[in-house]
Amino acid sequence: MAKTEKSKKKIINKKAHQTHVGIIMGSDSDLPVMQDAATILNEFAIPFELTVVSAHRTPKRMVEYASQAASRGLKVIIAGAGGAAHLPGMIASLTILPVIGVPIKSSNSIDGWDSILSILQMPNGVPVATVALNAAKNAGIIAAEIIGTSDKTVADKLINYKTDMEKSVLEKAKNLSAKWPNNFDE
Ligand code: AIR
Repeated sequence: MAKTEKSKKKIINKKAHQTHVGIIMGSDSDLPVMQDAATILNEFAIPFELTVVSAHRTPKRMVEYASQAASRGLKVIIAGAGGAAHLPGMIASLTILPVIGVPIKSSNSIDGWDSILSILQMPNGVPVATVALNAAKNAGIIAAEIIGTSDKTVADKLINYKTDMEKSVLEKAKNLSAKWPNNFDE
């Protein structure tokens, strides 16, 4: 294969594997929670990467990750951490990409509130879009919604997702009404 053809193919392949979402977490012990974000992004066929970045144990890696994220082509970062959960806020301070924070009820968390407040209570000017405790799935959905504003394929997948969700709840209501009638549905 000619050299130019080869490099052309390389560029196309690189584009095909362009990562849009970075999922990062303070420890691999966060993975059981954070993998929900990966699962839903897979459902929407959104390319993502997933790795460990700790604000306290690997501060240099954190600065590098955040600083390079936009130029590497990421569009959104989902960051999860537990306890003194400074990762999402510090990442947000270092990039203009939207950062979605996932508070995790980790082994070092007292009751989850420490993680929630560490991520939620950001100073003006440095927002972190914080989801509920352990709600990595919702973080993935918000990331998809952000991508969906400029990607019709993803937007259509989100519309289908919502339609399916509505259908399944209406089905449940119908099943309930067989035993528990209500005036509203009659
Ligand atoms: N953590 C790691 N570096 C900074 C923080 N806040 C968090 C991880 C994990 C918790 O500490 O995000 O939720 C416990 O980590 P480990 O590795 O001890 O299990």
